[in-house]
Amino acid sequence: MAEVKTVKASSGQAVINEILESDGCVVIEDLLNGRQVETLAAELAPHFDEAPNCSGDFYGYATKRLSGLIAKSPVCRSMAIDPAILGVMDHFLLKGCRLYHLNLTQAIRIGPGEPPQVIHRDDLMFNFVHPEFEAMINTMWAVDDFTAENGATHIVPGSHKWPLDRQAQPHEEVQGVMKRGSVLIWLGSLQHGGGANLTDKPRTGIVHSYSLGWLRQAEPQYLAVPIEVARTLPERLQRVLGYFVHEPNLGSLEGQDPIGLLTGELAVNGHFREFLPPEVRPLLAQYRAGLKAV
Ligand SMILES: O=C(O)CCC(=O)C(=O)O
Ligand SMILES: [Fe+2]
Repeated sequence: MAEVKTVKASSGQAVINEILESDGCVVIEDLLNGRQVETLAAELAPHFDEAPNCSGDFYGYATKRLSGLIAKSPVCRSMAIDPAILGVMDHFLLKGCRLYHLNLTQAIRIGPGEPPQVIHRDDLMFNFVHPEFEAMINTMWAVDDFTAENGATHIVPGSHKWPLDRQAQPHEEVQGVMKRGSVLIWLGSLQHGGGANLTDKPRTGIVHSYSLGWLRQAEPQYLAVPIEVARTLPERLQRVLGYFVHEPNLGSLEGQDPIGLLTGELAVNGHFREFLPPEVRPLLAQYRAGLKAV
């Protein structure tokens, strides 16, 4: 069986991005150290204890899912803006937008007895054809070791280049086997699915999904992260949550940058401005100048 290519972050961004271009998936090892993984697991433990199994023929019935992870876990905050991850998002998503955002955060604990999830493409949630760029990219951080037996994600390398109607055959699937602290990245157009858990212990992973900044977020981050928490976060993360205007003029509040809601600079009935792409501004200026000459 072919394997998912595994690299270290020190291999460099170009190597990571090239593997993703060719295979549609890659594992980066040791992006979290042992202490960080333990803290992360401890942050999530009370939430998992409280949560019932999810239900659905896609989500599973012996699996727990948590969302709102930026509110619940400080470690998830640093993971969401890890430079190696953002290096991937810059490379792929900025081909289709000016700024990207978190599409969703989800901890997935596949319990013993859960059968394999149907093989699917995540970007079907965005119902349009977009062969020239990726609409979304997912990262799966291993909180436990991911093994062939406990449900390591099944992925189909190369399937991001397939025609939309080609469905993977079982022999084309490989599993994202990896050590805790590693992260599996796959393109939104790649076929994959959660594995069956044949062991007696759960398999826990964390999905941070990113998407083009002009698409609706699967999990609205402005609602998922209470504003008091959002105010305390680094600006890079606030931007990744979606506090920005996607030029032209998509997402402003009171005609202003919505990040002003966090900094206190946003004024109701304040200065209403426009947010235009740099290449458009001279054309509009020329138009206005022409009007004056008439
Ligand atoms: O849990 C996994 O390994 C993958 C889950 C997944 O692909 C999904 O729920 O969309
Ligand atoms: Fe998926």
